[in-house]
Amino acid sequence: MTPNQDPFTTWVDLRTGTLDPERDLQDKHLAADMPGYYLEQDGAEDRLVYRVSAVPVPATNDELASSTTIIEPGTVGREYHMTKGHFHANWERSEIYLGLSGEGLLLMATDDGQHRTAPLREGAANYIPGGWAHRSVNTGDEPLVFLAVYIGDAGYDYATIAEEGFPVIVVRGDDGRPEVVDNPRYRRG
Ligand code: S6P
Ligand code: ZN
Repeated sequence: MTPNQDPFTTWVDLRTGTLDPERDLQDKHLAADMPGYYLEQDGAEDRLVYRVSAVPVPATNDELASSTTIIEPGTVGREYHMTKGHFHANWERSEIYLGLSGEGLLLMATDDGQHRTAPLREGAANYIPGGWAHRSVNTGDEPLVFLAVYIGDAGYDYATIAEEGFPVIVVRGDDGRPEVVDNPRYRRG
């Protein structure tokens, strides 16, 4: 049997999430990439919210894709910077998030409104089963950096979260600490 692929190495800077070599960088800006994602977004200054650096592989269920995500610290209104969040297009595909640096939370939700919150910081290896939408939130003062490993044909369904939101949001409380609260705009599908 002849394998499909040659082995390869990617160097990961565990603090910054920078990859060597960089192969596929995507920057997500507040205005262009996340319209309507935050409750108090009107009038917020545009900025880079997060960057994804992917290690591309063929999009089949034989392969394991991976990426680092770097979420800049900050808030939009009272909500901490976060990723858009998605279900996988092949919704039963699972994923692992390994926290590398910074401080944050991983939100997960099903389409019938169940939700979970998990720590996302150095050493936290989170298993995201199929069927759970996932969003990462930077609750700290430094960039939040994590490594994702997922099945090559997982794909992305962004539309469901864009339309319905997550059941909960993460806001900076009056004491300056993160609070997970019900999302007043959540619409269950
Ligand atoms: C892919 C995996 C991550 C995210 C990344 C950005 O399945 O979950 O690589 O793509 O953290 O989040 P989002 O929601 O913008 O894709
Ligand atoms: Zn994913």
